[in-house]
Amino acid sequence: MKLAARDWFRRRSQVVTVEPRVPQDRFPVHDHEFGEVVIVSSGNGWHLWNDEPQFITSGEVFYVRPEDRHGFEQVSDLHLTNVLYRPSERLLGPDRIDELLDRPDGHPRWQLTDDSLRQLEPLITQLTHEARSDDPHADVLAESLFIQLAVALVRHRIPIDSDALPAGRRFGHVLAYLRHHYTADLDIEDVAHRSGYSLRTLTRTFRERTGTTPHNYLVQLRIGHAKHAIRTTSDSITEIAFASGFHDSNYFSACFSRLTGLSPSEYRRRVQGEPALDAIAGAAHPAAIAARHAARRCHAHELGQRRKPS
Ligand code: RM4
Ligand code: NI
Repeated sequence: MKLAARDWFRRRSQVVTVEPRVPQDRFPVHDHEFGEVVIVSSGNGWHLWNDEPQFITSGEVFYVRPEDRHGFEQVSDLHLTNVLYRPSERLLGPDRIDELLDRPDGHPRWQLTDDSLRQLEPLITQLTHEARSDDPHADVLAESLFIQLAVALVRHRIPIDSDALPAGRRFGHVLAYLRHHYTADLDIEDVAHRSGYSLRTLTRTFRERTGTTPHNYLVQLRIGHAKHAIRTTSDSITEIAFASGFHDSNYFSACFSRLTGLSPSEYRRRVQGEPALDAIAGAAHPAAIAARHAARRCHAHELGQRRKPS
């Protein structure tokens, strides 16, 4: 499916427009005649990006090129702003696009801190306003605001999986840190303390910003890693479980089943030779039913986590 520019832009002279998604619903894999800058403000979900499933949440920024294929799955209160752009003969020429929306090593994804998200808000609001206006100057103004936004993003963004944990409470950094270390043995309480939170405050902030718990976030990242490994390697399921940060391959299988509706080996059988297949939740399929039984274990574990006093 290719989204056509004429369906989303109001006039020929309009080269930037904004589609707030509050929430972003599930959306099938597609490409576009235009590019997109996606800024996630809260909630969570799976972003399928060129066949790669990415668990996304608060403060993430994506640069989606026209040729990229992407979609949203298993979304949960995912709130984002989608800024649509196409090259122009005025400010936003192709060179400027390359310069501002560059993707070193093809890396399309960055993290913003909460402070940066807040600072960018008025700019996004103004851009949204101009994108809807019929004032004769609105199009060129929107173009220039988009350039401001793109420069601000370059200045504010940090790598998606930054290694550093700052001393002060900076939520975006915590997410980036977890993403860098999720395959290792992570102690969430330790991460909380080292970034200036108590476990209780981090958990609360986590819920507010992402709609999930730190524990479940790690499970999602680990399962994402495992899915990729199942698809792209011939390693055994146990090896993959350990390499993805699990200590127990039964627990791994339970979590895997809960999140995908299939056991790891069933998933492997299904995806072999079928690149884009992901997140098969076919409820009536026997494998899905078997998987649901196994999944109770993962779920029960999480409930246990939630009840644990902090
Ligand atoms: C959808 C989703 C897609 C975007 C369209 C315009 O809700 O955000 O990625 O291409 O809107
Ligand atoms: Ni899109």
